[in-house]
Amino acid sequence: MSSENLIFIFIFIILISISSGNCVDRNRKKHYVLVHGACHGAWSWCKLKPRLESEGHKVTVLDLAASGINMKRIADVDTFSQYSEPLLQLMTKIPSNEKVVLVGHSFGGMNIALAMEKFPEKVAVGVFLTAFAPDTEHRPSYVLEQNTSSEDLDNEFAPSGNKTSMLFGPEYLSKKQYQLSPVEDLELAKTLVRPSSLFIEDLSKQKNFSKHGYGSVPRAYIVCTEDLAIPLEYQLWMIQNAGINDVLKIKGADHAAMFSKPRELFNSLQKIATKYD
Ligand SMILES: *[C@@H]1O[C@H](CO)[C@@H](O)[C@H](O)[C@H]1NC(C)=O
Ligand SMILES: *[C@@H]1O[C@H](CO)[C@@H](O)[C@H](O)[C@H]1NC(C)=O
Ligand SMILES: CC(=O)N[C@H]1CO[C@H](CO)[C@@H](O)[C@@H]1O
Repeated sequence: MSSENLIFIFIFIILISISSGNCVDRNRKKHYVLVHGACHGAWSWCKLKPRLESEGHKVTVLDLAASGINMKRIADVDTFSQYSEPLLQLMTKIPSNEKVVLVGHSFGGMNIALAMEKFPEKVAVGVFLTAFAPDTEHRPSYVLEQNTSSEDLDNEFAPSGNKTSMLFGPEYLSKKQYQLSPVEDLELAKTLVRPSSLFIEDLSKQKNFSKHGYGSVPRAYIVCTEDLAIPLEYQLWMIQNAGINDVLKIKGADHAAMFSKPRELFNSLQKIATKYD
C-alpha cells in the first residue's frame, strides 16, 4: 500500500473517532442533582456520587436546611419552602439552557416536586426514589397524610416552633430503613441523622402543585421492593395517584437503596436519564 493511501486511511480513522466521541458525549453527560430524605444529608449519596462521576457525569449533592452540615437549626426553619431553600438557590443558578436530572429520596420527593414547580424548564426528569410523590389534584400534604408509619419504634417527635420535629431512632433506622444495608452504612446513618420535620401543617396550607409547573415535567419512579418505611403498596399507590408512567424496580432494595443496592440504583438512573434530554 502506498504511503498516500495510508495517510488517507489514518485521517479517516481520526475523523470517525472524533465524531463518534462527540456524539457519545452529548448523549451521556448529564448533571444529576441528588436530594436526601428527612433527617439525612448530602452524605447519604457517598456511594452513588463517585459511580456517576466515574462515567463522566456532573453530580451535585446538597444539604437542605438544618440537614447534614447546614448551619441552621430545625427550630429556626418555619416552612417547607425555607427547608427547601438550598435546593431552590441551586436551581436558580442553573443556566436557563441547561436541564438537570433531579433525584429525590424519600421525603426528598417533596423537595424535588417544589423545584419542578418553580423551575419546570430546568428539569429534564424528576426521579422519585422510593419517595413521596405529590399529585396536582390535592393539597401538597395529601400523600404525607395517607399513612403515619413514621410514628414508629424509637422515632422522636417534639414541638419545634410552629411545627413538629422528627428524629429517626437507631432501632427504626436498623429495622425499617437499613435492614438490608451494610452495617457500616447503618452506623453512618445512626451517627449523622439530625432532627427534621415533614412540615405537614405548612404543606396543607400551600397551593396545590400545578399541571403547568410540576405536572409538566417528565417524572419517573424507582420502586424499592423491600422498603419497610414506605412499603411497596404505598409506593405503588403514589405512582398511580400522581400518574407516573415511567417506573423501574430494584428488587431486594430496602428504603436506603443508595446503600443497599448502589450498583442497581446507578443502572436505573442511567437508564432513566438517557431517555430524557
Ligand atoms: C387543591 O386540592 C384540594 C383538595 O385537597 C381541592 O379541593 C382544590 O380544588 C384544589 N385546588 C385547585 C386550585 O385545584
Ligand atoms: C410558621 O411560621 C412561619 C413564620 O412565621 C409562617 O410563615 C408559617 O406559615 C407558619 N406555619 C404554620 C403551619 O403555621
Ligand atoms: C396508601 C396506603 O398505602 N395506605 C395504607 C396505609 O396503611 C394501612 C394500614 O397499615 C393500609 O391498609 C393502607 O393500604
